[in-house]
Amino acid sequence: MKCRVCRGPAVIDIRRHNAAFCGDHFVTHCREQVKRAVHEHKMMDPAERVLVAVSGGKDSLALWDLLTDLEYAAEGLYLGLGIDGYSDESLQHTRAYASSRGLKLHEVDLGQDDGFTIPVAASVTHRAPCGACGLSKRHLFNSFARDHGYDVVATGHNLDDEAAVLLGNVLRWETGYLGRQHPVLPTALGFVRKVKPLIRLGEREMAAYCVIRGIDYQVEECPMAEGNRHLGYKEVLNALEDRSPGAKAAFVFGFIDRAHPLFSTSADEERAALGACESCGSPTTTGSLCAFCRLQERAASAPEAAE
Ligand code: Q46
Ligand code: ZN
Ligand code: ZN
Repeated sequence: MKCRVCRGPAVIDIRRHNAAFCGDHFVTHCREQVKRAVHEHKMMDPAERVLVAVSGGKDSLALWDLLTDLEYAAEGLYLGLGIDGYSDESLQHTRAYASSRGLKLHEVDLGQDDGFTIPVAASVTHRAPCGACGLSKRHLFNSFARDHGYDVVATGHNLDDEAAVLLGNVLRWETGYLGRQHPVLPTALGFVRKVKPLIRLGEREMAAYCVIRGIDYQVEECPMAEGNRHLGYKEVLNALEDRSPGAKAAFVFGFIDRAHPLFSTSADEERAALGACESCGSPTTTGSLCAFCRLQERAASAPEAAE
């Protein structure tokens, strides 16, 4: 296996590109893919202030690394979820990376700053924890960015994540979610622009990128992921990709280019109907209190919260 660029020994092959790369040229390839995604979808300008949502995992640390190399002023925000045996370690990985590169890291702790943790939220809602977790992340990254004057929030969703979410949305014909599934969610009343610069890179590529760049990421998966439907969708998509390399990319990019516009009206209508939450001022479609403030209220009245 030889590098497509220099013909030296390759360390990774990417079947959907029908190409293999040595370490240096693989890093260049990843940068090019990010540059292309940013350019194609007009994600951000070099002059803008970027807040990267970092978790200590491979995707978010690789994203921070790539954006910094591409000379974006990217600062990190880590959100402590209060998950035993997981959150402490993820914070250590994030801090270690930030200090090794001299990058600015901000930290918010759900338990200390907002009065509840994800395990408590899961037990009061009697639902899978990922629902409350996703809601809290979206809310807190957006409000931090808005309150501190960032132009854009960048998240580490990669091609595999987007393909799995898309498959889930298509299986249930979630037309509202399909309208909002896009690599860029524009600025709107109370919402800071959200972008996914890793959309052209897969999970395996992000792990390889971290190894090559010496980024010590958290390998262990979140113990609360069990029951998360997306893991099953990823398995199905991997089997498809194995049989026909490029299937995931065709699925996701075909949707973005040709099908997403068909669903965007419902997302636009939803945005037009936004009001402001009476408690925190965040945008909401669900009445006087936003979904995050309602979750916080419920969690505060739960006996687990006092433990
Ligand atoms: S952290 Fe949160 Fe994930 Fe854990 S509880 Fe689910 S959503 S799995 S990316
Ligand atoms: Zn090479
Ligand atoms: Zn609120």
